[in-house]
Amino acid sequence: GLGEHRAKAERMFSLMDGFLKNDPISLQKDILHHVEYTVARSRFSFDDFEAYQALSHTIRDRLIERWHDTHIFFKRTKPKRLYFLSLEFLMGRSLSNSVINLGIQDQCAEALNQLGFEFEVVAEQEGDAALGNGGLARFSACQMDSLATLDYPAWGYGLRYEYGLFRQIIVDGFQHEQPDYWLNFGNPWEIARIHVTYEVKFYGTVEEVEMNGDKQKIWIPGETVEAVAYDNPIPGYGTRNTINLRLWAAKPSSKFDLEAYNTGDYINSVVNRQRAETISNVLYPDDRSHQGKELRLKQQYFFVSASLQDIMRRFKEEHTNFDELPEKVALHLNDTHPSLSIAEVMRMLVDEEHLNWNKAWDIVCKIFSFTTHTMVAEGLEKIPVDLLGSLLPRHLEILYEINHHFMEELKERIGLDYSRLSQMSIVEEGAVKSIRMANLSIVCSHTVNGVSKLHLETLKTKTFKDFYGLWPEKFQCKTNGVTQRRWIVVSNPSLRDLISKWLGTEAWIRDPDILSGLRDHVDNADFHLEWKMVKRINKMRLAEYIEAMSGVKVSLDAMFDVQVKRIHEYKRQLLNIFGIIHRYNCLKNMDKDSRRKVVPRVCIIGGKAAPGYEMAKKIIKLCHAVAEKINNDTDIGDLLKLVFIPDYNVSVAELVMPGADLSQHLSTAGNEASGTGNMKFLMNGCLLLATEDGSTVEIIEEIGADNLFLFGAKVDEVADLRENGVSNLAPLQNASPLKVPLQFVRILRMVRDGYFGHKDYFKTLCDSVEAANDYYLLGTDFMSYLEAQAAADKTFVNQEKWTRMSILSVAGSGRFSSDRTIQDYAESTWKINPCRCPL
Ligand code: TH1
Repeated sequence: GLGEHRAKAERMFSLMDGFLKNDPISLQKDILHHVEYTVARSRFSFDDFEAYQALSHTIRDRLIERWHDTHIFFKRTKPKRLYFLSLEFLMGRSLSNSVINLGIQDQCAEALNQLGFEFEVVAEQEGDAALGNGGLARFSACQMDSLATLDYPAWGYGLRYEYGLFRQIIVDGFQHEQPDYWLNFGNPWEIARIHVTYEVKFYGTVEEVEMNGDKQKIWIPGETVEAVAYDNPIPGYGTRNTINLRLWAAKPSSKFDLEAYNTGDYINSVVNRQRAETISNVLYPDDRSHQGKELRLKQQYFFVSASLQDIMRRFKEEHTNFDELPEKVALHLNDTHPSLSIAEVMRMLVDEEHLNWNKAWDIVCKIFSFTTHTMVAEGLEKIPVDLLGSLLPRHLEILYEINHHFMEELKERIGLDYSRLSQMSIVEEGAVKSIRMANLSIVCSHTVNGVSKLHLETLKTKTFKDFYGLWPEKFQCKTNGVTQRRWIVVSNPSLRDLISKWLGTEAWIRDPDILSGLRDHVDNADFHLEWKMVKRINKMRLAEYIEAMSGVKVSLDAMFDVQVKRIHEYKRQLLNIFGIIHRYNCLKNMDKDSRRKVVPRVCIIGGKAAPGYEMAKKIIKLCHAVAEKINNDTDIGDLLKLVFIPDYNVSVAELVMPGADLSQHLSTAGNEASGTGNMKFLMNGCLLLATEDGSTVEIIEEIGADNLFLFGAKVDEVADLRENGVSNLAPLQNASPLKVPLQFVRILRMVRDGYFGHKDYFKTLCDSVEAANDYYLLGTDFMSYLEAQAAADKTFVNQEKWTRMSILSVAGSGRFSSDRTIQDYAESTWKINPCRCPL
């Protein structure tokens, strides 16, 4: 009874020493405790990695306390909860981020120091959690940090891939992929919830049965797999709130398959059962391209089914019917990857909870919101109907029924406009009949979000024009952001200190708009001096890394010019390399005197190519071939260096961004939905050289066009240039010099003729520019690109001007904090309120 319960609670409290303490001595005691009893090394002898493990467990304990308090508080307060569904999260390292958000960085550093360790060295022992591909996945991670910091009652859901994004190794300039078995050395940041499991079903058939006089569809599945929860606590900064990122792993179902075991083939049945685990084995490494593979669809449904069972269980603990679902639950679809959720919720409500279709539909339309990250229609996800029908037969029926209702409604609204009807249909009748996941998501979501102003404009006028005509109020812009906690505080401690000193406060770490206060000091000479000092320190760190990785020694006086991101034709790394070849040609043709006036450059390129993306892989090889030529040319020396940084990931980004002077964002206008790298460089006082694409348009609004180097065709010029610009570069020499400059032709010829070797290998790369009518407009934009580069050189000579621009970049970066993004989503899309756990 109650008395017994109270007695037990009292005994608990008397046994507890209160919460874990964060003074250096208490931290040291805990670290040594974990060295001895968790890591099982002697506390008298342990190395940096073991120190990392022990410190991580010390921090983990503190996270768990806050995590418990937060969830007890949420349970008691019963706020509307947000469930953020994403197949990808690029969390990177957790140690530094956690100690900063817990506010115990100094104490930890001191504790380690007295034990003979250095915090930075210990933190570097940690490997990256790379459960995602690129921008979309890192953006998910930034949003989790902001959700926790702003006290929102949110949960993230994802997949616990055993292998994250492949490791890139470079052999002879070629990319090779190696598996990333990130769990090999244990993962102190996750908590295995072996009791939180759900069965996920696949295959089978659909049958119609009589229930209380009604006909009812039921799904008789053919295969069952178990989903096990792994919880990853996400601490907020300056709050006790610590939210949860729940990742699912696949395990063989614990239910016995009596049949198989009784046939005597014990060994084979065990082996077959292990196949279940392959579902969460590996992350698909394709960025923005979909290939209709069964395993991918299995991953999506596995994730969706487990998450929704968990969410519905939590809802049903507190409610007896579903009327209140829209007031208590917001489900967010991060791109179309989790959009099977829509069919799954319908199936749960109609088949399992026996709601009638219309009532269920009404609820579903009130709980989903959707963000698309894609610019062009060709990039949208489609699932072949054959695949879906065999893996998820009941879901396919439901999707057809949703589409049927939608088509009926549409006919009433727009009449029998068959071309429009078939464009908007959820089902695509083509050579391969497929489900259009974006159309499904738009039809069923109350909000469709673009990731930048320009992106939303494109959605409204091109990609989803017809849907916009139908439901204009659904379409909203939520410009992406990145968290200043990771992209300044963790990665650039010198800049953090400098900013706080000159603003006289650390409040900008929670309230990024305060950064605009730096404008007050933009002409202060002392400030300039300290600002340049910070950049120098960061360039030193980066130069050391470059030398260690590539053996190339670089001069700190050179301009560090960086392009790091996934390799893609539309991102135009090729334009960068052609620009470098041009610079090389110019240097070769100069006399000694002119060379003395040249601004030395270190060109840094990094990024992974999807394993099946031939052109992207060739771009990587070309970069290495050009680097070899330039870096070994004694005429050139320090005036120009080109280095490729292998295995670009979150940790490498943390090192590269603070050390960059200039960063390049070269996508052909109208292709990059947002881009988030530009925001990270901006926060680190690095100047941008960019096209007016994605979120760069808003960066221009914020800091002014004079404070970055812009070039290239504008988005509304691109279509025309493609039509009437260079049609077939084959007779290049004869083309109008305005359209395709001679320099460009010459560079293309050099690559083609084998000036950098590998003539045959680079042929198709050159063809992709020439024969494909220069789809990405490299030739068209080349002169404008060179002019922007020249402007950057000229400004760099004037260090005072450069420093001013750098300060104004950071001062204008507040708007690009994911805190702003999340607050906007919370207020206008999810309608959730902060729920702050008391201290
Ligand atoms: C990226 C967009 O290309 C980028 O512009 C944007 O800043 C970022 O998302 C965050 O919004 C995308 N990544 C993916 C990855 C997959 C599929 C589509 C996209 S769009 C797997």
